[in-house]
Amino acid sequence: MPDTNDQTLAAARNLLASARHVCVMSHHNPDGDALGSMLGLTLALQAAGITATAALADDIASRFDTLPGRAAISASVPPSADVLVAVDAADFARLGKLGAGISQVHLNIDHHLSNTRYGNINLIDTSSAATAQYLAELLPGLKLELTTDVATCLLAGIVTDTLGFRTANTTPATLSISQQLIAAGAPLADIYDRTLHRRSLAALRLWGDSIQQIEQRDGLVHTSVTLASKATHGYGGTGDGDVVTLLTALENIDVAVVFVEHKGREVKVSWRANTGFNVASVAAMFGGGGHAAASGANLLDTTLADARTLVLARTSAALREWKQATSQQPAGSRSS
Ligand SMILES: [Mn+2]
Repeated sequence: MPDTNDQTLAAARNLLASARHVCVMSHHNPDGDALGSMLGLTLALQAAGITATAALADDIASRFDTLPGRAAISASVPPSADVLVAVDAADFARLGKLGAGISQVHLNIDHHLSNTRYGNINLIDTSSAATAQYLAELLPGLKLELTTDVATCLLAGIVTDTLGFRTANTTPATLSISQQLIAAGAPLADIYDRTLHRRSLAALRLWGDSIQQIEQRDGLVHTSVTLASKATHGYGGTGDGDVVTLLTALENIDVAVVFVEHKGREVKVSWRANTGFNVASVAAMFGGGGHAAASGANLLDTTLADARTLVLARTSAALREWKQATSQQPAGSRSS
């Protein structure tokens, strides 16, 4: 539930209204919700006559190139910024390089269950499917206007975080606020096509390699995206090319895991749960985090083979425990 009482909301509203220069940041390795929320809030502040800059030090995937405000993203926190806002970042470390240069976050707006409430003011709604959904709902209370550009950014956040309104946390509230964003001019079909559907030839070929290497046992499916495959196909993306979403299409599985090999002995792992197994707790074993149904972790100073062995062993063990725990309850009494 949101911890959005009137007092907290008023404090956030006053903070933003009295700012000289607001800097809006999000998490490193940004996804659509990070970017959509960051740009949506920045543009809403600007529309209200408040000086605001979106700041993010990371590469941004080309599928987000047409988001309003994308071209104006700063790679650093402007020196004149006196109010720092973080959106969609569950903890301070998620701010990445930008976090290293700042001493505090004045306002923390997020929907992650694992949010550590590191801001001076914290607006957290774990019932929201996306930070962008929560932000859209917050706008009237923050006395900010829903322009077409703001609506476009926020709808992009919702569409991407819900994989096109098909994650289990998509609620009537998600659809209701999305309807308002579309009514404000956000182009749903275009956003869906650009952010979720369209792929490069290199990405499709990467899928081909990864699909070839799929392995499955005991409700767990996994594959890898290797450096060699990325080089062969000229794939320049930083993520898994959404291979993990492909894996979740497999029938009769509880969890999908993708290993992405990076230069410098780094392996990024993504988990997706299909049937209620909590993958955030598995990711936490490796210093990562996320949501119950979708989480990730970065393993440093390891090889792809070692990372796979370790992660698969722990994931399988946790999955077995979960299956035992849930099957011990009498049928019909299982609570979600
Ligand atoms: Mn999010």
